[in-house]
Amino acid sequence: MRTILVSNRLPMTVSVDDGQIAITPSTGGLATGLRGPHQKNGGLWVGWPGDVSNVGPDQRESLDQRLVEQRAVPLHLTDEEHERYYQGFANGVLWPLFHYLLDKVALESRDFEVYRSVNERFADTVAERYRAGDLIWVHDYQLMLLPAMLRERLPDARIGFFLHIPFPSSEVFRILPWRTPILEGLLGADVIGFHTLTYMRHFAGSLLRTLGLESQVDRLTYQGRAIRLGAFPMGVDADSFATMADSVDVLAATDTIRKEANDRKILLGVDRLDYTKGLPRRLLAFKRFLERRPDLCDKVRFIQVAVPSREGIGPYEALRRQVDELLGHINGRFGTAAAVPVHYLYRTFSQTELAAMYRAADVMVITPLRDGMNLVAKEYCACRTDDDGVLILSEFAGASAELGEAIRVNPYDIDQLSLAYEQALEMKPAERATRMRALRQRVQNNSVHRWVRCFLEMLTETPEGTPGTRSSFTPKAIMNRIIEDVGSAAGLHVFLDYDGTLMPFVSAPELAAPDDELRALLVSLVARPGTRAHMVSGRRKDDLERWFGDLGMGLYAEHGLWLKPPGEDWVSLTEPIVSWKEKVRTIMEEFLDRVPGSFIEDKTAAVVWHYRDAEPEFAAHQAKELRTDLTAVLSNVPVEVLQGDRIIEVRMHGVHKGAIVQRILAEQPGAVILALGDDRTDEDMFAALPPEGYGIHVGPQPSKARYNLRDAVAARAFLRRLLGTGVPALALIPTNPLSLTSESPFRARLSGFQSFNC
Ligand code: ADQ
Repeated sequence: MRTILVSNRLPMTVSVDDGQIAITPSTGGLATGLRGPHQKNGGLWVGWPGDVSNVGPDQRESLDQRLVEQRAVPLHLTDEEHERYYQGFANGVLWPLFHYLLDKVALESRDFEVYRSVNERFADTVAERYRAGDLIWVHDYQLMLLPAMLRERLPDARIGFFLHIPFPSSEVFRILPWRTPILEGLLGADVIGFHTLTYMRHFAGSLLRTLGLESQVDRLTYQGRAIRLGAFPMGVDADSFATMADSVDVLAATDTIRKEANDRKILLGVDRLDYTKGLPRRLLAFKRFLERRPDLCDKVRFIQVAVPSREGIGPYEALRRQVDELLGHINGRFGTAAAVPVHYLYRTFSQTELAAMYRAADVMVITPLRDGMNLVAKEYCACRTDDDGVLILSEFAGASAELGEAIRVNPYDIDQLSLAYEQALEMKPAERATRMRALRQRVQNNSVHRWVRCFLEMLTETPEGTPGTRSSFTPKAIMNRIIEDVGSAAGLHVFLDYDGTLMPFVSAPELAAPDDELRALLVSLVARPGTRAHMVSGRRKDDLERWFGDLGMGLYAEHGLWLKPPGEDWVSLTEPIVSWKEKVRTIMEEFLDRVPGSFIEDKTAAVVWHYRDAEPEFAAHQAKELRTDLTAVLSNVPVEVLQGDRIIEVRMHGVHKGAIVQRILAEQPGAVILALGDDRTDEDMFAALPPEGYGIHVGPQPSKARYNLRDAVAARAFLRRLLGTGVPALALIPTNPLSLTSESPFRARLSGFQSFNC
């Protein structure tokens, strides 16, 4: 199976030396980890090759050719695209917001459109290369719209997405003006991966708050597709770091670093120079440590390595100046003619040079304000095959969830951090060894190779497209065939649920009165020769009577407790047993007080708690509790506790929509039945259908129905097509049923079908 990897940058750097193009593979964690899937079965990697403006126009083609030979598909960005998609939107808006640094978010951004158009370009490039059966794995915050764009182009493809940075709490995420397209973009994927369970929960919370979409821990259904969410903590290539750290060259370089430190204990920081990494507070904490322990001033050395990053951009320039000032201040105040306490190295180092520093450091200081994972922490542990060294780690780095034996600190608490330096420097060798052994073991077990394997395994498990289950909704051609089949049937019964099936949900049940168009549609359906229409709802009979009593349909209220054949009175199909209602109401009233915005609806043989308008996360949680309480209290009572769409309903046992279907079939064996419904209570109806019946589920959730339509709009369009001849002119349809007189043409038409016996 071939994998197409997609990331903003290709895992290689292009340079030109003396007119000669050189392509150097990256050594970063991601490139190393993904080398396997990239090289296996002719895998491809799509991405930006970096700024190649120094490659002459005559050499461009040969550059692209050479990249293609390495199975890299270059997507060149114009200066404007780079400036606005990458710097402007990805790094100027998404990066600070996802790291909770709201003051760094660009005040005003007009770059989203360019972000969208570059994502489109990626989608076109991937779609051109895609072959049936490929896995597509998209990486990171620069490409969050890409999964949905790919889904549009390749409905049956298996698409994975991994976010390398944190996913913030929904309280922060919802600040983003483009929150809806970003979430919808991600939902194009089959598997959405995060470094930690916390980020995954935050994402699920944002889906609920922003799109009203509920997920069940690690899965959800969206537009008829099952989507998996997963926590996949990324690791490093621990074995190769360990081997490198034990090599003669690295051990020699380690020795040199130690000798240069002249018996001073070494604290080490290694970061990209980014405002998320917490450098200024780390240095301030070191200053406080030196102030408190002047006796140690000449006994410690802080080596801070900073890789230049995103140079020339406002907040990064400001950070560079701030760090320079702090360094000057600390070294000026605590330095001597012989030595300065902080050694600052502002450049890139090779992996072996880094390994030597890791090996030499008594204390590794990693204090990001937020960090998706932080691989440096893991590289440090992997290199410490000598089971020595102490790791100080921010609790706001994703790695902190795994590396419990580190000294975990709040990077904002400068006092605590300065005490952590002291604790680390004074830790006894036995404790250092115990902690480091455990850390290294875990880093080794959770290597980058395992990360790749776990993610791709989950993506591979995703079944390839089967109509109706994952590649969205039942195709129109199949729906047209149903119309042809039922259209010619002699005795057709159409069972229609109302809320959610013919009518989108509204906040209060009484606001969902049918519009003129719907009433017209129902009138035509009733008028259709050989057709009997039944409205089968969970609503009270007064609602159905008010809205549909004049249309000549069979009406079933409260899921079939009440029946009204056209032109007749309501009758109850079962004797309502309601002795339990008081008990249920008392319990629900407790939840009514707890959850503002919720309310209780009383029916003859059912009580319903609605929470559509309540705070979604809290209400969903309370709904679970209510269900548990009700189920426990009502265990010996003949009722059912049902979870509907933002409702909990307790209803009398044995009354369900399936019984209505059975009743019709008993009366008229061989009747052709078409049933449309959207929620849990309609599943009983679908389950009762004979094999030759037609069940159509409205909405994206999984269902027993064989066919599915997107929403109420699609359901109405389907019924209109069934009618074929269109609907009567609206002018004929009275909006207020009470205005009907027995002489009206409308009533005259109805009388014709009252001979139908529902
Ligand atoms: P980064 O923010 O770049 O990555 P990190 O995970 O620490 O952060 O990776 C940095 C990498 O750069 C490490 O592999 C390190 O060895 C290397 N590096 C650091 N200093 C260097 C130097 N001076 N010279 C050369 N190399 C140096 C993003 C997210 C992280 C997430 C990773 C992976 O921000 O949270 O862990 O992706 O998903």
